[in-house]
Amino acid sequence: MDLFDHQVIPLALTPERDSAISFWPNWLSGKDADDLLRKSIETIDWRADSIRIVGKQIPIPRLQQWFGQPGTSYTYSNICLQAVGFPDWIDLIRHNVESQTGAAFNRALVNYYRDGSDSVDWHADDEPELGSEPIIASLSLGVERVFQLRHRLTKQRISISLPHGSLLMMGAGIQNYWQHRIAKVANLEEPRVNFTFRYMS
Ligand SMILES: O=C(O)CCC(=O)C(=O)O
Repeated sequence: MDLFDHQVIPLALTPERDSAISFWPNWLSGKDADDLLRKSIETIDWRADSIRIVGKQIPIPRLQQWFGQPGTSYTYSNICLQAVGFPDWIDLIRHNVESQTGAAFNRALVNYYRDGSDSVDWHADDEPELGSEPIIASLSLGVERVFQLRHRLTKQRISISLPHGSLLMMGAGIQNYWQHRIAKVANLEEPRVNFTFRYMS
């Protein structure tokens, strides 16, 4: 882990207030990232969820799983995810992410983009149970995809390429003013897995 590789990308929230994205492009070594990618794909009990739009069930374009305190749940876009307890190996990642970022995380939404036709559309991680100004840390494994951010009011956009083994943290206030997405990519066959660590009280 190269601490000097830490980048801070300032992000305006309002004319009076800034926040920042913290980014560690080489957070994991290639070998550690390879092992975690393989283990994630092979051992996570992936869910294929769908959302109801005008009376129709539409599959979301990715697989996912929600880890946290068993017996609790998380709902977004009308999908209710019952928490699966953290296996030791994900708990270790969670702990290392906490040590690196200095923030506390007790939940993880894990996304599996099987190829370039999988994606997540514009949204913010702003459900009330995540608190008023959620801090979100995101570990990327697998093929590089572009993380796009768009300011809700000014429509300013920024794009960050997320390499295999990179860690990105969205600071306080970003979910309130910015949305993000991973867009589809044509002719891309390689998979990507993303862990987004969150905190719920
Ligand atoms: O895959 C990513 O990098 C983003 C995932 C995401 O936006 C989410 O889980 O809310």
